[in-house]
Amino acid sequence: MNCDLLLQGGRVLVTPDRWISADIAISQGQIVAIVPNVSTTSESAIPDTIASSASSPSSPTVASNSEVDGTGAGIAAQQILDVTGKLISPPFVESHIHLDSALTAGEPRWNQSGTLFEGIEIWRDRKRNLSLEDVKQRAIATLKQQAMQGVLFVRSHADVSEPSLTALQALLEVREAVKDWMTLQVVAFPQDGIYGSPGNEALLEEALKQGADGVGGIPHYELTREDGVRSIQRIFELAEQYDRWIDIHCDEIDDDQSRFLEVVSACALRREMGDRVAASHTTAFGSYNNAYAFKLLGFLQRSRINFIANPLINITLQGRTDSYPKRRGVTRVKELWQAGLNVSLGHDCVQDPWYSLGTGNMLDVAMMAIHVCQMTGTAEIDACYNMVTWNGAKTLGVADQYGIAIGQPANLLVLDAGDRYDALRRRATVQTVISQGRILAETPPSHPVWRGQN
Ligand code: 17E
Ligand code: FE2
Repeated sequence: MNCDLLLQGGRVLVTPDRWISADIAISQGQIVAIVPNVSTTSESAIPDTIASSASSPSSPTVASNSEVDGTGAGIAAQQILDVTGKLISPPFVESHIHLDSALTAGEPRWNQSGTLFEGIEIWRDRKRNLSLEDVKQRAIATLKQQAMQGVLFVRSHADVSEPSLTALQALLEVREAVKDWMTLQVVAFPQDGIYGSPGNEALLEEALKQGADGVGGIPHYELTREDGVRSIQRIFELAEQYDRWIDIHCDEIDDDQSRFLEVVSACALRREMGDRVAASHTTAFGSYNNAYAFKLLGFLQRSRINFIANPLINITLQGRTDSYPKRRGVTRVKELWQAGLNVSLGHDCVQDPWYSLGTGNMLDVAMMAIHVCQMTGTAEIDACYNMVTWNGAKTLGVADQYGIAIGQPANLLVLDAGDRYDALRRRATVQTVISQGRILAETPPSHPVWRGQN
């Protein structure tokens, strides 16, 4: 067999709960062979799923062990990467970011209170001065930063509550400009509320006509509870009419009476579209009384909507009106995961009015989830890694083109780590990013040298 690129000796994450030691052959942008190294294979035997997942039109096959001598010599390659002992992972998925506001921290002023609401005020001033170039340049810079750290799928919100729809148009152009190396989805997000000012409802619909991939909302920031409920109903109507999925900023507040999640879940259940719906943030869920939360969890298991938590942001934004004890202000990630629901994680912001920090690294996000959600058990740590990989792919609806299997697009990462725990603990360097079969970015791992005394 001939291939373009051969990765030798990696520890390959083939499913969310299994890795094997294997060589991976890539040709014409696709994974064409996965050859397990039997002598060094982990706990698992050669999984049947590898052979059975073959779906490429060119019918590549798993090379049998007799074709190789354990060093991949049975496969000729244009380029060989020795990745012995390194973690080979499917790419990171950024489930939730605001690319239109990225890299604007301090413009026109710093968020001194650290609240969501001061952030919205500051952004309202900053967005008066948006130009296509301004948004595109910041968005692409942020996407490159993320891609170099292994993110190849991104869902971004675009604020559509400003009359020129500049942010939206810019991000739609960016979606096109980056499509050879990054899959970008754009949500039409009415930051100031659909009914917050008279033109906003029409702007949201116009954004869908212009090509936004999904419909967003912010029911907890509508002027009344009734408006919040009405906004959710409108979002579902628009999603059906324009055949789009839904991703709502939902209950991003510490108010234990903010109960729009149940409305989103009920609408999804009635319309049988749970897998096309995501509830972002849902931080009030962390403040609900347990009796209500328990009932709600059962309803959520019926609607099967997706959840997106943003622990870096919400651990800083929430709890601001508390004294002590101070709430964590993050949704019930562990309980949702234990209930079998799909939870993925987002960075939400990189240096913007809501969060002045951030580098776009998804390992930082998962690391914060481990801490804030107290997911320190071994299976829980791996689950947090899965929330920035497979679970994100499910939320984004791209699971069919995601994962390391024969016939899939060759999107994968080489991490300077042995396993997920190691990668997370050290926030390991993503040393090679392969996008659609080509090496997109390389970062040499750092190896500090001790020069002190013993
Ligand atoms: N807008 C919003 O409503 N909530 C957020 N966390 C951000 C923007 C970042
Ligand atoms: Fe957000």
